[in-house]
Amino acid sequence: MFKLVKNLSYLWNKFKGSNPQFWDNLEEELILSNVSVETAGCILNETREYCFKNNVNNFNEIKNLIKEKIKKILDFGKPQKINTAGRKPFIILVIGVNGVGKTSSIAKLSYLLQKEGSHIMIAAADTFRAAAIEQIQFFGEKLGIEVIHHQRNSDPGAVVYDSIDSAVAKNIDIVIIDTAGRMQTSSNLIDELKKIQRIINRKIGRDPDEVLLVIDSNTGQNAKSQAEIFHKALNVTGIILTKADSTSRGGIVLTIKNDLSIPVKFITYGEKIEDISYFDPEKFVDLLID
Ligand SMILES: Nc1nc2c(ncn2[C@@H]2O[C@H](COP(=O)(O)OP(=O)(O)O)[C@@H](O)[C@H]2O)c(=O)[nH]1
Ligand SMILES: [Mg+2]
Repeated sequence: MFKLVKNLSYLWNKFKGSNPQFWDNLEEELILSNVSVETAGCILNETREYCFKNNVNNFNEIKNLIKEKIKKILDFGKPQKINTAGRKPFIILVIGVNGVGKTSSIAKLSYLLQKEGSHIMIAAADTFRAAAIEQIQFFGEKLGIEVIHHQRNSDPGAVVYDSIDSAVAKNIDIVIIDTAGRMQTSSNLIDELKKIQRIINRKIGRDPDEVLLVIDSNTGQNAKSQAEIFHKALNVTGIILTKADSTSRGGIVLTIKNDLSIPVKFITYGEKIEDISYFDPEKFVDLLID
């Protein structure tokens, strides 16, 4: 699981107290953990100044100051549940590059929302990748959830169109849309996703209720530019952070929240269908720095 700074107490002891080298090394650690330079500055600058001014020499005090700063960046609060009130069907568009975990996250999210009592439908709008339709159908069968699909290489927009019609007819609460991660070029992919968004808007008179961008927590600083591109085109409302069970250090969460103001809403941590939770900033910060 995540660990932003491998060994904070080791660093502290090595450089003894408020030594500038402690802060330089800490900054380096943050950047190695995929925290952007801007965000690392945001976490450390004020804290460093405060510690110098007040001659803070207690390890726990310094640790808590850093944690507080990180909590502030994450808008410290209770995990936010998705509020579907008054929007039926509630539309969740799931996007992201190839292999990050879109399709498996959709299975997990369906499981979670179904457990909360919602009636779910899945739209298999990744018509591009080989076996993508079969993959989501497999999960749908397992969960007893209907998967609307067309043939491979068919128009993803048409799948979305049919799904919404079917969801309305069947009084479905939430439609979750799987999408492709790779087209011939990334501008093709964005155009395709924008077209899906327009179709949703035309069908329900509003944009998708959630646009969830899936980010693999092993992706380095590059995850920020991925998020920027998708956000600019599609107005991302939240992140699903996947593969938290890996050795990733989790700093990308802070970067995306601080630099782009996109909150992480869900986190997945394994290959089983129940390996998903609402993102809890409090727990996350405790994991990051202990
Ligand atoms: N260990 C682990 N593997 C995951 C997690 N989420 C997805 N995967 C794996 O990542 C691979 C790609 O997932 P997939 O959903 O097909 O990605 P997509 O191309 O974005 O739809 C699959 O082998 C998944 O089992 C996770 O939270 N933990
Ligand atoms: Mg997929």
